[in-house]
Amino acid sequence: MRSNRRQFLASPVLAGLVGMLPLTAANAQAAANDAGVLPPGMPGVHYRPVEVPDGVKLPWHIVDGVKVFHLTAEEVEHEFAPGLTTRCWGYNGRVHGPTIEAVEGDRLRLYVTNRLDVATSVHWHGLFLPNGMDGVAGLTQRAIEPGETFRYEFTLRQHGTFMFHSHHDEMTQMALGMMGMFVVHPRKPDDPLPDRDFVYMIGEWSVRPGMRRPDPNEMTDFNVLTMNGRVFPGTSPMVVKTGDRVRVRIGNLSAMDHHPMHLHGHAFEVVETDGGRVPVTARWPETTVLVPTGSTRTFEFVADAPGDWAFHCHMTHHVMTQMGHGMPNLIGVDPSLFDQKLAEVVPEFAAMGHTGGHHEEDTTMPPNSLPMMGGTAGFGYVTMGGMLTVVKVRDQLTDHTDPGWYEHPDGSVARPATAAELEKDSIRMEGS
Ligand SMILES: [Cu+2]
Repeated sequence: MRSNRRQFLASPVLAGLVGMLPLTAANAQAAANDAGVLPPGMPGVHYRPVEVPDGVKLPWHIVDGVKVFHLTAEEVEHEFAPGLTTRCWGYNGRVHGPTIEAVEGDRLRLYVTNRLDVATSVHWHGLFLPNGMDGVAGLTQRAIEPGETFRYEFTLRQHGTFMFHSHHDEMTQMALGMMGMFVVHPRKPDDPLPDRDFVYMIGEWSVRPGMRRPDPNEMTDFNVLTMNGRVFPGTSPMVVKTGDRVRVRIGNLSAMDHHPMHLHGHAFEVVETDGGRVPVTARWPETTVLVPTGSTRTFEFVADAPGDWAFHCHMTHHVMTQMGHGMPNLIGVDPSLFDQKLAEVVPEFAAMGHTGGHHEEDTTMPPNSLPMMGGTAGFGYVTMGGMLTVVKVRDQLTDHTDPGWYEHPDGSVARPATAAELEKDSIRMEGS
Protein backbone atom coordinates (compact mmCIF):
# COMPACT_ATOMS: atom_id res chain seq x y z
CA MET A 1 0.00 0.00 0.00
CA ARG A 2 2.58 2.51 1.09
CA SER A 3 4.94 1.41 -1.65
CA ASN A 4 2.44 2.51 -4.29
CA ARG A 5 2.21 5.89 -2.73
CA ARG A 6 5.95 6.19 -2.39
CA GLN A 7 6.51 5.03 -5.94
CA PHE A 8 4.04 7.59 -7.17
CA LEU A 9 5.43 10.42 -5.10
CA ALA A 10 8.91 9.45 -6.24
CA SER A 11 7.90 9.46 -9.91
CA PRO A 12 9.94 11.85 -12.09
CA VAL A 13 6.86 13.82 -13.13
CA LEU A 14 5.71 14.53 -9.63
CA ALA A 15 9.22 14.99 -8.31
CA GLY A 16 9.70 17.70 -10.92
CA LEU A 17 6.53 19.43 -9.88
CA VAL A 18 7.36 19.47 -6.21
CA GLY A 19 10.90 20.69 -6.85
CA MET A 20 12.81 17.48 -6.10
CA LEU A 21 12.03 17.72 -2.40
CA PRO A 22 13.24 14.79 -0.31
CA LEU A 23 10.41 12.37 0.31
CA THR A 24 9.12 12.97 3.80
CA ALA A 25 5.63 12.84 5.22
CA ALA A 26 5.57 16.63 5.44
CA ASN A 27 6.60 17.04 1.82
CA ALA A 28 4.13 14.43 0.72
CA GLN A 29 1.41 16.33 2.55
CA ALA A 30 2.55 19.60 0.97
CA ALA A 31 2.52 18.01 -2.47
CA ALA A 32 -0.94 16.64 -1.84
CA ASN A 33 -2.17 20.07 -0.83
CA ASP A 34 -0.89 21.71 -4.02
CA ALA A 35 -3.68 22.38 -6.48
CA GLY A 36 -3.23 20.77 -9.89
CA VAL A 37 -0.42 18.42 -8.91
CA LEU A 38 -0.87 16.71 -12.26
CA PRO A 39 -3.05 17.71 -15.20
CA PRO A 40 -6.54 16.22 -14.85
CA GLY A 41 -6.65 12.62 -16.07
CA MET A 42 -8.88 12.30 -19.11
CA PRO A 43 -10.98 9.32 -20.23
CA GLY A 44 -9.55 7.66 -23.31
CA VAL A 45 -6.18 9.32 -22.68
CA HIS A 46 -5.21 8.43 -19.13
CA TYR A 47 -7.74 5.70 -18.40
CA ARG A 48 -10.38 3.42 -19.82
CA PRO A 49 -13.66 4.16 -18.04
CA VAL A 50 -15.25 1.55 -15.80
CA GLU A 51 -18.75 0.20 -16.32
CA VAL A 52 -21.37 0.21 -13.56
CA PRO A 53 -24.14 -2.31 -14.29
CA ASP A 54 -27.51 -0.78 -13.27
CA GLY A 55 -25.64 2.31 -12.01
CA VAL A 56 -24.26 5.62 -13.21
CA LYS A 57 -21.09 7.66 -12.78
CA LEU A 58 -20.92 11.07 -11.15
CA PRO A 59 -20.36 13.80 -13.76
CA TRP A 60 -17.55 16.31 -13.30
CA HIS A 61 -16.13 19.40 -14.91
CA ILE A 62 -12.76 21.09 -14.71
CA VAL A 63 -12.17 24.51 -13.16
CA ASP A 64 -8.56 25.77 -13.13
CA GLY A 65 -7.17 22.25 -13.41
CA VAL A 66 -9.35 20.87 -10.61
CA LYS A 67 -12.04 18.24 -11.19
CA VAL A 68 -15.26 19.45 -9.60
CA PHE A 69 -17.96 16.99 -8.48
CA HIS A 70 -21.30 17.63 -6.77
CA LEU A 71 -23.07 15.08 -4.58
CA THR A 72 -26.55 15.76 -3.23
CA ALA A 73 -27.74 13.70 -0.29
CA GLU A 74 -31.49 13.22 -0.58
CA GLU A 75 -34.46 10.93 -0.25
CA VAL A 76 -34.74 8.57 -3.20
CA GLU A 77 -37.53 6.42 -4.55
CA HIS A 78 -35.72 3.18 -5.36
CA GLU A 79 -36.74 0.00 -7.19
CA PHE A 80 -34.80 -3.14 -6.16
CA ALA A 81 -36.51 -5.16 -8.90
CA PRO A 82 -39.89 -4.79 -10.58
CA GLY A 83 -42.42 -5.22 -7.77
CA LEU A 84 -40.42 -3.78 -4.87
CA THR A 85 -39.96 -0.03 -4.49
CA THR A 86 -38.96 1.72 -1.29
CA ARG A 87 -38.12 5.16 0.08
CA CYS A 88 -34.37 5.22 0.64
CA TRP A 89 -31.70 7.84 1.21
CA GLY A 90 -29.03 8.21 -1.47
CA TYR A 91 -27.08 10.63 -3.60
CA ASN A 92 -28.16 12.42 -6.78
CA GLY A 93 -31.38 10.45 -7.06
CA ARG A 94 -29.59 7.10 -6.88
CA VAL A 95 -29.26 4.08 -4.61
CA HIS A 96 -26.52 3.38 -4.30
CA GLY A 97 -24.95 6.72 -5.17
CA PRO A 98 -23.20 7.36 -8.49
CA THR A 99 -19.67 5.97 -8.87
CA ILE A 100 -16.90 8.57 -8.65
CA GLU A 101 -14.16 7.94 -11.23
CA ALA A 102 -10.88 9.85 -11.35
CA VAL A 103 -7.14 9.43 -11.87
CA GLU A 104 -4.16 9.29 -9.52
CA GLY A 105 -2.67 12.79 -9.30
CA ASP A 106 -6.01 14.51 -9.98
CA ARG A 107 -6.96 17.37 -7.73
CA LEU A 108 -10.62 16.92 -6.73
CA ARG A 109 -13.15 19.35 -5.28
CA LEU A 110 -16.28 17.61 -4.09
CA TYR A 111 -19.32 19.63 -3.04
CA VAL A 112 -21.87 17.87 -0.85
CA THR A 113 -25.34 19.37 -0.58
CA ASN A 114 -27.60 18.04 2.16
CA ARG A 115 -31.24 17.87 1.10
CA LEU A 116 -32.20 15.50 3.91
CA ASP A 117 -34.06 16.61 7.03
CA VAL A 118 -31.15 15.46 9.17
CA ALA A 119 -27.44 16.25 9.36
CA THR A 120 -24.93 14.15 7.42
CA SER A 121 -21.30 13.98 6.25
CA VAL A 122 -19.32 12.08 3.61
CA HIS A 123 -16.27 9.94 4.31
CA TRP A 124 -13.91 9.01 1.46
CA HIS A 125 -13.19 5.40 2.39
CA GLY A 126 -9.64 4.18 1.82
CA LEU A 127 -8.25 7.41 0.40
CA PHE A 128 -5.09 9.13 1.64
CA LEU A 129 -6.12 12.70 2.34
CA PRO A 130 -5.66 15.56 4.79
CA ASN A 131 -7.28 14.64 8.08
CA GLY A 132 -9.81 17.49 7.88
CA MET A 133 -11.16 16.06 4.61
CA ASP A 134 -11.86 12.63 6.10
CA GLY A 135 -15.54 13.36 6.67
CA VAL A 136 -16.11 11.93 10.15
CA ALA A 137 -18.76 14.19 11.64
CA GLY A 138 -17.82 15.43 15.08
CA LEU A 139 -14.22 14.20 14.76
CA THR A 140 -12.74 15.88 11.68
CA GLN A 141 -15.50 18.36 10.74
CA ARG A 142 -18.87 19.46 11.98
CA ALA A 143 -21.87 17.70 10.46
CA ILE A 144 -23.47 19.11 7.31
CA GLU A 145 -26.81 20.49 8.45
CA PRO A 146 -29.95 20.27 6.27
CA GLY A 147 -29.74 22.80 3.44
CA GLU A 148 -25.97 23.31 3.71
CA THR A 149 -23.36 22.59 1.05
CA PHE A 150 -19.88 21.53 2.19
CA ARG A 151 -16.70 21.58 0.16
CA TYR A 152 -14.09 18.82 0.27
CA GLU A 153 -10.82 19.15 -1.62
CA PHE A 154 -7.84 16.83 -1.94
CA THR A 155 -5.36 15.35 -4.39
CA LEU A 156 -5.51 11.65 -5.25
CA ARG A 157 -2.20 10.15 -4.15
CA GLN A 158 -2.92 6.48 -4.88
CA HIS A 159 -4.93 4.34 -7.25
CA GLY A 160 -7.38 1.56 -6.65
CA THR A 161 -10.98 0.83 -5.75
CA PHE A 162 -12.43 2.79 -2.86
CA MET A 163 -15.81 3.90 -1.56
CA PHE A 164 -17.64 6.85 -0.03
CA HIS A 165 -20.37 6.82 2.57
CA SER A 166 -22.12 8.82 5.24
CA HIS A 167 -20.13 9.06 8.44
CA HIS A 168 -22.90 10.55 10.58
CA ASP A 169 -25.53 8.33 12.20
CA GLU A 170 -23.97 5.60 10.05
CA MET A 171 -26.34 2.88 11.23
CA THR A 172 -29.37 4.74 9.91
CA GLN A 173 -27.90 6.56 6.94
CA MET A 174 -25.93 3.64 5.49
CA ALA A 175 -28.83 1.23 6.07
CA LEU A 176 -30.97 3.57 3.98
CA GLY A 177 -28.45 3.61 1.14
CA MET A 178 -25.96 6.47 1.61
CA MET A 179 -22.87 4.98 -0.06
CA GLY A 180 -21.13 4.69 -3.39
CA MET A 181 -17.98 3.48 -5.16
CA PHE A 182 -14.87 5.59 -5.80
CA VAL A 183 -12.51 4.34 -8.52
CA VAL A 184 -9.06 5.88 -8.97
CA HIS A 185 -7.16 4.85 -12.08
CA PRO A 186 -3.35 4.76 -12.10
CA ARG A 187 -1.43 7.32 -14.16
CA LYS A 188 0.76 4.49 -15.34
CA PRO A 189 -0.87 1.07 -14.94
CA ASP A 190 1.24 -1.58 -13.21
CA ASP A 191 -0.67 -4.32 -15.01
CA PRO A 192 -2.04 -4.72 -18.55
CA LEU A 193 -5.42 -3.01 -18.88
CA PRO A 194 -8.36 -5.41 -18.84
CA ASP A 195 -10.75 -5.48 -21.78
CA ARG A 196 -13.71 -4.85 -19.47
CA ASP A 197 -13.83 -3.23 -16.05
CA PHE A 198 -17.00 -3.59 -13.94
CA VAL A 199 -17.82 -1.97 -10.60
CA TYR A 200 -20.26 -3.28 -7.97
CA MET A 201 -21.37 -2.03 -4.59
CA ILE A 202 -22.95 -4.95 -2.73
CA GLY A 203 -25.26 -4.32 0.19
CA GLU A 204 -27.98 -5.62 2.45
CA TRP A 205 -31.33 -4.24 3.54
CA SER A 206 -34.19 -5.12 5.81
CA VAL A 207 -37.54 -4.48 4.11
CA ARG A 208 -40.46 -6.24 5.75
CA PRO A 209 -42.86 -7.56 3.10
CA GLY A 210 -45.43 -4.92 2.29
CA MET A 211 -43.34 -2.09 3.81
CA ARG A 212 -41.94 0.88 1.91
CA ARG A 213 -39.08 1.95 4.20
CA PRO A 214 -35.96 -0.15 4.90
CA ASP A 215 -35.48 -0.80 8.63
CA PRO A 216 -32.14 0.55 9.92
CA ASN A 217 -32.61 -1.17 13.30
CA GLU A 218 -32.20 -4.65 11.87
CA MET A 219 -29.08 -6.44 13.12
CA THR A 220 -29.32 -9.97 11.71
CA ASP A 221 -32.29 -10.67 9.47
CA PHE A 222 -31.50 -8.90 6.20
CA ASN A 223 -33.87 -9.91 3.43
CA VAL A 224 -32.92 -7.78 0.42
CA LEU A 225 -29.36 -8.45 -0.77
CA THR A 226 -28.23 -6.22 -3.59
CA MET A 227 -25.64 -5.72 -6.30
CA ASN A 228 -25.54 -2.06 -7.31
CA GLY A 229 -28.86 -1.64 -5.53
CA ARG A 230 -30.64 -4.38 -7.50
CA VAL A 231 -31.69 -7.96 -6.77
CA PHE A 232 -31.96 -10.79 -9.29
CA PRO A 233 -33.86 -10.90 -11.64
CA GLY A 234 -33.51 -7.10 -11.61
CA THR A 235 -29.71 -7.23 -12.06
CA SER A 236 -28.28 -6.55 -15.53
CA PRO A 237 -25.80 -9.16 -16.78
CA MET A 238 -22.13 -8.54 -17.46
CA VAL A 239 -21.91 -9.15 -21.21
CA VAL A 240 -18.38 -10.03 -22.38
CA LYS A 241 -16.66 -11.55 -25.38
CA THR A 242 -14.90 -14.89 -25.27
CA GLY A 243 -11.23 -14.26 -24.50
CA ASP A 244 -11.82 -10.89 -22.79
CA ARG A 245 -9.78 -10.16 -19.70
CA VAL A 246 -12.44 -9.01 -17.23
CA ARG A 247 -11.89 -6.98 -14.07
CA VAL A 248 -14.60 -6.92 -11.40
CA ARG A 249 -14.36 -4.44 -8.53
CA ILE A 250 -16.59 -5.15 -5.53
CA GLY A 251 -17.16 -2.90 -2.54
CA ASN A 252 -19.10 -4.04 0.51
CA LEU A 253 -20.69 -1.63 2.98
CA SER A 254 -23.29 -4.02 4.37
CA ALA A 255 -24.31 -3.31 7.94
CA MET A 256 -23.41 -6.70 9.39
CA ASP A 257 -22.30 -9.21 6.76
CA HIS A 258 -19.35 -10.28 4.69
CA HIS A 259 -20.19 -11.74 1.31
CA PRO A 260 -18.32 -14.65 -0.35
CA MET A 261 -18.76 -13.77 -4.01
CA HIS A 262 -18.55 -16.82 -6.26
CA LEU A 263 -18.01 -17.00 -10.03
CA HIS A 264 -19.04 -20.08 -11.99
CA GLY A 265 -17.02 -21.73 -14.76
CA HIS A 266 -13.83 -19.70 -14.26
CA ALA A 267 -11.05 -19.00 -11.80
CA PHE A 268 -9.82 -15.52 -10.95
CA GLU A 269 -7.10 -13.73 -9.03
CA VAL A 270 -7.59 -10.89 -6.57
CA VAL A 271 -5.45 -8.03 -7.92
CA GLU A 272 -6.20 -5.31 -5.36
CA THR A 273 -8.03 -4.39 -2.18
CA ASP A 274 -8.95 -0.93 -0.90
CA GLY A 275 -5.50 -1.01 0.72
CA GLY A 276 -3.72 -1.20 -2.62
CA ARG A 277 -2.48 -3.47 -5.37
CA VAL A 278 -1.65 -7.10 -4.63
CA PRO A 279 1.82 -7.91 -6.07
CA VAL A 280 1.68 -10.50 -8.86
CA THR A 281 3.80 -12.89 -6.79
CA ALA A 282 1.26 -12.76 -3.94
CA ARG A 283 -1.82 -13.68 -5.99
CA TRP A 284 -3.43 -17.11 -6.12
CA PRO A 285 -6.34 -18.60 -8.05
CA GLU A 286 -9.81 -18.55 -6.50
CA THR A 287 -13.41 -19.08 -7.50
CA THR A 288 -14.84 -17.30 -4.44
CA VAL A 289 -13.62 -14.15 -2.76
CA LEU A 290 -14.83 -13.05 0.65
CA VAL A 291 -15.56 -9.35 0.58
CA PRO A 292 -15.61 -8.22 4.21
CA THR A 293 -17.86 -5.34 5.09
CA GLY A 294 -15.93 -2.08 4.95
CA SER A 295 -13.60 -3.27 2.19
CA THR A 296 -13.18 -3.74 -1.53
CA ARG A 297 -11.84 -6.68 -3.53
CA THR A 298 -10.92 -6.48 -7.20
CA PHE A 299 -10.37 -9.62 -9.25
CA GLU A 300 -9.51 -10.43 -12.83
CA PHE A 301 -10.16 -13.44 -15.04
CA VAL A 302 -10.10 -14.40 -18.69
CA ALA A 303 -13.62 -15.18 -19.88
CA ASP A 304 -12.65 -18.25 -21.90
CA ALA A 305 -15.87 -20.27 -21.64
CA PRO A 306 -18.98 -19.20 -23.60
CA GLY A 307 -22.23 -19.46 -21.66
CA ASP A 308 -24.36 -17.91 -18.93
CA TRP A 309 -22.30 -18.07 -15.74
CA ALA A 310 -23.81 -17.22 -12.36
CA PHE A 311 -21.94 -14.71 -10.18
CA HIS A 312 -23.42 -14.55 -6.70
CA CYS A 313 -22.95 -14.45 -2.97
CA HIS A 314 -22.49 -18.03 -1.77
CA MET A 315 -24.42 -17.58 1.47
CA THR A 316 -27.65 -19.34 0.60
CA HIS A 317 -29.77 -16.82 2.47
CA HIS A 318 -28.17 -14.03 0.46
CA VAL A 319 -29.57 -15.32 -2.82
CA MET A 320 -33.05 -15.15 -1.34
CA THR A 321 -35.30 -12.15 -1.12
CA GLN A 322 -37.67 -11.14 1.67
CA MET A 323 -37.63 -14.49 3.39
CA GLY A 324 -39.84 -14.78 6.46
CA HIS A 325 -37.49 -16.16 9.11
CA GLY A 326 -40.02 -15.63 11.84
CA MET A 327 -42.62 -17.95 10.31
CA PRO A 328 -43.25 -21.57 11.35
CA ASN A 329 -41.68 -24.14 9.02
CA LEU A 330 -44.55 -25.46 6.88
CA ILE A 331 -42.49 -27.44 4.35
CA GLY A 332 -44.33 -30.65 3.54
CA VAL A 333 -47.59 -29.51 5.14
CA ASP A 334 -50.59 -29.07 2.83
CA PRO A 335 -52.56 -26.26 4.33
CA SER A 336 -54.83 -26.03 1.22
CA LEU A 337 -56.69 -22.74 1.39
CA PHE A 338 -55.00 -21.87 4.67
CA ASP A 339 -52.26 -19.98 2.71
CA GLN A 340 -54.64 -17.43 1.29
CA LYS A 341 -56.45 -16.86 4.58
CA LEU A 342 -53.28 -16.51 6.63
CA ALA A 343 -51.56 -14.26 4.11
CA GLU A 344 -54.45 -11.82 4.35
CA VAL A 345 -53.69 -11.17 8.00
CA VAL A 346 -49.96 -12.04 8.15
CA PRO A 347 -48.29 -10.67 5.01
CA GLU A 348 -44.93 -12.22 5.87
CA PHE A 349 -46.42 -15.70 5.56
CA ALA A 350 -46.31 -15.24 1.82
CA ALA A 351 -42.53 -15.28 1.97
CA MET A 352 -42.42 -18.93 3.14
CA GLY A 353 -45.08 -21.21 1.70
CA HIS A 354 -45.53 -24.94 2.22
CA THR A 355 -43.25 -26.08 -0.64
CA GLY A 356 -40.22 -24.22 0.71
CA GLY A 357 -39.18 -20.80 -0.48
CA HIS A 358 -41.79 -19.00 -2.53
CA HIS A 359 -41.00 -18.87 -6.19
CA GLU A 360 -44.14 -18.89 -8.31
CA GLU A 361 -46.50 -16.11 -9.22
CA ASP A 362 -48.67 -16.25 -6.16
CA THR A 363 -51.88 -14.54 -5.18
CA THR A 364 -50.75 -14.59 -1.54
CA MET A 365 -47.84 -12.22 -2.21
CA PRO A 366 -48.45 -8.94 -0.38
CA PRO A 367 -48.27 -5.75 -2.44
CA ASN A 368 -44.82 -4.16 -2.90
CA SER A 369 -42.85 -7.32 -2.16
CA LEU A 370 -40.72 -9.79 -4.06
CA PRO A 371 -40.90 -13.59 -4.06
CA MET A 372 -38.27 -15.30 -1.93
CA MET A 373 -36.64 -16.78 -5.02
CA GLY A 374 -35.51 -15.45 -8.35
CA GLY A 375 -36.97 -15.38 -11.81
CA THR A 376 -37.28 -17.14 -15.12
CA ALA A 377 -34.28 -17.95 -17.34
CA GLY A 378 -33.71 -20.10 -20.44
CA PHE A 379 -34.59 -23.41 -18.75
CA GLY A 380 -37.35 -22.34 -16.38
CA TYR A 381 -37.30 -20.90 -12.90
CA VAL A 382 -33.99 -19.89 -11.26
CA THR A 383 -34.43 -20.59 -7.56
CA MET A 384 -31.97 -17.88 -6.58
CA GLY A 385 -32.67 -14.19 -6.20
CA GLY A 386 -30.97 -11.46 -4.23
CA MET A 387 -27.23 -11.07 -4.63
CA LEU A 388 -26.96 -12.71 -8.05
CA THR A 389 -26.10 -11.62 -11.55
CA VAL A 390 -24.99 -13.44 -14.70
CA VAL A 391 -21.79 -13.18 -16.71
CA LYS A 392 -22.80 -13.76 -20.33
CA VAL A 393 -19.77 -14.86 -22.34
CA ARG A 394 -20.28 -14.96 -26.11
CA ASP A 395 -18.02 -15.71 -29.10
CA GLN A 396 -19.76 -13.06 -31.17
CA LEU A 397 -20.96 -9.71 -29.87
CA THR A 398 -21.99 -6.63 -31.80
CA ASP A 399 -22.41 -4.56 -28.63
CA HIS A 400 -22.73 -5.05 -24.87
CA THR A 401 -26.50 -5.21 -24.63
CA ASP A 402 -28.08 -8.33 -23.13
CA PRO A 403 -27.82 -11.04 -25.82
CA GLY A 404 -30.56 -13.17 -24.20
CA TRP A 405 -30.00 -16.67 -22.81
CA TYR A 406 -27.14 -18.80 -24.10
CA GLU A 407 -27.86 -21.22 -26.94
CA HIS A 408 -25.92 -24.31 -25.98
CA PRO A 409 -24.20 -26.51 -28.58
CA ASP A 410 -26.09 -29.74 -29.22
CA GLY A 411 -25.37 -32.41 -26.65
CA SER A 412 -23.77 -30.02 -24.13
CA VAL A 413 -26.68 -29.64 -21.68
CA ALA A 414 -27.48 -31.96 -18.76
CA ARG A 415 -30.71 -33.90 -19.51
CA PRO A 416 -32.76 -36.89 -18.31
CA ALA A 417 -30.88 -40.17 -18.67
CA THR A 418 -32.38 -42.81 -20.97
CA ALA A 419 -33.06 -46.40 -19.88
CA ALA A 420 -30.44 -47.64 -22.35
CA GLU A 421 -27.81 -45.31 -20.87
CA LEU A 422 -28.58 -46.41 -17.31
CA GLU A 423 -28.32 -50.04 -18.38
CA LYS A 424 -25.05 -49.53 -20.27
CA ASP A 425 -23.38 -47.76 -17.34
CA SER A 426 -24.69 -50.25 -14.76
CA ILE A 427 -26.75 -47.67 -12.85
CA ARG A 428 -29.28 -49.69 -10.84
CA MET A 429 -32.46 -47.93 -9.73
CA GLU A 430 -33.66 -48.85 -6.28
CA GLY A 431 -36.72 -51.13 -6.44
CA SER A 432 -36.21 -52.07 -10.11
CU1 LIG B 1 -23.77 -12.57 1.11
